[in-house]
Amino acid sequence: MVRGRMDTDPQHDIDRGRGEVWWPAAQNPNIAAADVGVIIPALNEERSIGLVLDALPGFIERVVVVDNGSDDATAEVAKRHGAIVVSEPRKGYGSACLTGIDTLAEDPPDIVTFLDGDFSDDPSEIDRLLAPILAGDAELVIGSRAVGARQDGALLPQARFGNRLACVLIEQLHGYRFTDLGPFRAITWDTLQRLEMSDPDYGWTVEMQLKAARLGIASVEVPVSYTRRIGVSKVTGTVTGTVMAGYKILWTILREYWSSD
Ligand SMILES: Nc1nc2c(ncn2[C@@H]2O[C@H](COP(=O)(O)OP(=O)(O)O)[C@@H](O)[C@H]2O)c(=O)[nH]1
Ligand SMILES: [Mg+2]
Repeated sequence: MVRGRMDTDPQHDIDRGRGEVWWPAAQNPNIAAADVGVIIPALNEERSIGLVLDALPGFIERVVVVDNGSDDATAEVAKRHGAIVVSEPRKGYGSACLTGIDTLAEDPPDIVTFLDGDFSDDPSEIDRLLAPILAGDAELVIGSRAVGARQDGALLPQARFGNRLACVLIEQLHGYRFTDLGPFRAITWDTLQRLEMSDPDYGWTVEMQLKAARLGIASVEVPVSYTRRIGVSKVTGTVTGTVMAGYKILWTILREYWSSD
């Protein structure tokens, strides 16, 4: 069982490429030398974005905050806290991520990490995401909030249910085992190019995992913690966001299955 791995040798006997959980080793000496670019889609996150940026470890040199027309001070705060801020007029989480990738493409890093701007994830845990890649065990690492420590109320019931359903379908239809579609994730630059990501909105995270399954990309999960967000939710905390995201995610999983026959 996945959870039993806590007690075992952290890097032993991993079923690589099938979405197995990778329990981090205590130390990874390569981490500070890693060339990592971070992409943060942010919509009206002026209260949290500075905290997110300040909590990233010092070896992360490039952080792109992609603003989708915030009407608060998100862009100013992000700049003040050292981020490269780009603005993307096309609405949607996926569009923002694509613009972040275009921005990094001018001088591609070895690894890209995606992170939300609401301070639900703990940016200091980025080393957990990077470790399996630096150890050569994975090309895609998903931070799983299902396996990690969650504060009560951090992941709303509808998000928990939707994630679980999506993960069951991915395992049944596509043969890859994930426990979450969490936003905090790392991927090598070269693998990201191979995935040819295109989803402009809520299907972004699942698209990445489905394409990784189709292409046989070595993927693992690591436990990440998750706390209640600062500020107002735009997705799972709203009825429209939940319905749209649920519909889009399930449709993306089924479409990918039917088109692979
Ligand atoms: N750029 C951009 N970011 C978005 C959009 N919608 C949500 N976000 C960001 O995506 C992240 C996840 O959204 P959030 O409201 O926290 O959704 P929740 O986690 O389901 O409550 C946060 O960093 C938001 O600021 C969007 O349309 N464009
Ligand atoms: Mg959130």
